Amino acid sequence: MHLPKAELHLHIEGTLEPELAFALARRNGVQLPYADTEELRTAYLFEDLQSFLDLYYALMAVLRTEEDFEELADAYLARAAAQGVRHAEIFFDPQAHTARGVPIGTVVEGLGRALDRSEEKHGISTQLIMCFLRDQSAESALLTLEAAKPYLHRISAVGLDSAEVGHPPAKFREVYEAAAALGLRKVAHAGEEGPPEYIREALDVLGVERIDHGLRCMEDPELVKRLVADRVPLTLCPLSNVRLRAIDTLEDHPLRAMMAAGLLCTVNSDDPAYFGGYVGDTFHAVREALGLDQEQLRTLARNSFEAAFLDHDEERRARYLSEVEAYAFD
Ligand code: ES4
Ligand code: ZN
Repeated sequence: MHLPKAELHLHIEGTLEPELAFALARRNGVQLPYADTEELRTAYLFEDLQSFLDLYYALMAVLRTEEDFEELADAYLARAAAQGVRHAEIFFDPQAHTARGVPIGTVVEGLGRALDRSEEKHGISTQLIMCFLRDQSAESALLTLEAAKPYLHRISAVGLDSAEVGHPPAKFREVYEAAAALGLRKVAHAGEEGPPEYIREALDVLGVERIDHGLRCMEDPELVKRLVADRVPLTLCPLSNVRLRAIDTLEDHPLRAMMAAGLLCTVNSDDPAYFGGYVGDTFHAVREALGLDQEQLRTLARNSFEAAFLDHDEERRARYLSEVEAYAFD
């Protein structure tokens, strides 16, 4: 739980806890189709990625003002700090908000207010990763990048998320090229529900530096070899994989086999308000389910800092890595 770690796969909208959702609904005069938090929680039994996304997008209706986004991010950072997080690279989905009439500036400035205080208040350094919704058009992604131009000083990378199957990475070649030209780094969700081919495409066509999930690479030994040789980080989210039925139980998760294969694995929480735990909870759960020993947990923590976008501040990375090495398990 307190092992120092970086969180590299975290959707800020996926940290919206039922209690905060109802508080914001009341404040903003938004009617939720659930009587109370208890009834809302019964909606958290998902069949697959899409059934989760339907609820995830619906609940965002309560997020309207800068203050809402600030509160959301501050609540996440407080929980993350209590679970050993020292550095967080946080996804957000601008199109999910602009589609509801909330300007991208409201989202970025609101999140930014919380992030600006994060180091001092929570001891967590932060970055923002702007994700394009892959089930929207390539044109919409280009317009989103354009709309983000006044806020690029707050954004370090672009990502690709939402419903994967049927929306291969190549659809977003142009916007990724434009993002890179603006100095943004690149990641993409691939191989969560989609085939190993999407992982290849994310690397070859989009030029991503990390793969978010990447779970299904294990079906393709040649791809695994390549990911190992190139040290491409995978941001795995084991609790998410169970809740969205990519795997049956946590005991079936291939994390152990993936580490043994030499893959650069990290463990992350994805949408912790929906999937049953924050990143410390996730480390705890995989330790119990897979019987990882202390050195394997330390390796996962070390990997998280090695995979972090800290190239502009290697001193900080080295400090975090020495915290990992010095950590005494109790
Ligand atoms: C997501 Cl688990 C997952 N997969 C793809 N897109 C997402 N957006 C939020 N959570
Ligand atoms: Zn995700």
